[in-house]
Amino acid sequence: MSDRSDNQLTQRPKLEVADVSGIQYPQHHIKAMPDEISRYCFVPGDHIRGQKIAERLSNVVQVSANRAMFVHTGTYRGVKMTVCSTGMGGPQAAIAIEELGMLGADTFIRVGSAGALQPGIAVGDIAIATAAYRDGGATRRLLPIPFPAVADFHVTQALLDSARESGTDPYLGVVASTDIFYAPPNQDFDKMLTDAGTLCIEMETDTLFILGQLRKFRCGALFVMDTGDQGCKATCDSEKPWADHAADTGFLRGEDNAIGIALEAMRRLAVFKSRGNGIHL
Ligand code: R1X
Repeated sequence: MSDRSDNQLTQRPKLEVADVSGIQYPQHHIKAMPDEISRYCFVPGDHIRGQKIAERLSNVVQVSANRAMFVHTGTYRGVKMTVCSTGMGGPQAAIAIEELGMLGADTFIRVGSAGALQPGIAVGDIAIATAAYRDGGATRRLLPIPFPAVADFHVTQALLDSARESGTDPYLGVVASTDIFYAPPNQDFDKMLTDAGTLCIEMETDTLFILGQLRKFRCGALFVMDTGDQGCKATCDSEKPWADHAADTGFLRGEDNAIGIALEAMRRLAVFKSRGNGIHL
C-alpha cells in the first residue's frame, strides 16, 4: 500500500483556479459565465477523470468548483472545450447538463465507467452507447418511460470513427442506466438485460440522452469497463468485483484511451459543424 504522499491525486499538476469571489453567476450551481463555457462539453461522472481530460487541454482554466461539479475550459487542437464532472447518478447529472446548456453548451459527450454485462468484455474495454435502458428515475417527469433514451447519431458516429482510427474496436450498442449502485441481487433483471444484448450498466446516460432529446442537445456516451464478464477477478488483481480506478493498469489504460477517443470525436464534431455539413443544430 502506498501512503498518502504517493497518492496519484497529490501528484497531479495543479490547474489554474479562477477567482470567483463577489461575482453574480447566472446559474445556481455552476459558478461560471457563459463565455467561460464551450458549446462542446465533456460530462464524466468522476471529477478525477474530469481533471485528466482537462489536463489534455491547452490554456486550461478551472472556471467553477461547486458541489462535486468541477468545470474546466481550455482548447483541444484549436477547439474550445469544457469538462464538467457530474458526480454519480441522474439527478446531479441533470443539474450539470441543464446548467451547462443554459450557459450555452449544446454538444455533450459522457466519458464514463460501467460494468460489463456481456460475455467476452474485459476491464479496460471501450463501449459506445447507441441508447440507454431507462431504469433511472431522474427524467421520468420530463419524458415518460416509453420515450426512448437515444444517443445523437452524429456524436455516436464521431465516437466510433475516432475509436477505430485510434486502433480501438469498441463495443457499440444499448447500455443500461440505473439509480441504485447497491441494488439487491436480482438475477432475473440481470438476465433480462444480458439476454437483450445490453452491453454494460452505469448510472447517468439515460438522463443525458433524455435531456438531449428534450433540450435539443447533441449527446453521446462512451465507457471504459471497470468489471469484466466474470467480475474483476478474471482480469485484474482485486478482491472486489470492480477494478480500482486509481490503480488498476487495465482500467487506467482503457480510461486514457476513452479520453483520447472522446477528445478527437469532439474535435471532429466542431470541425464538421463549422463546415456546415448538415448537423441538425
Ligand atoms: O455511472 C456509474 C456511476 O457514476 C459508473 O460509476 C459510478 C458508480 O461507481
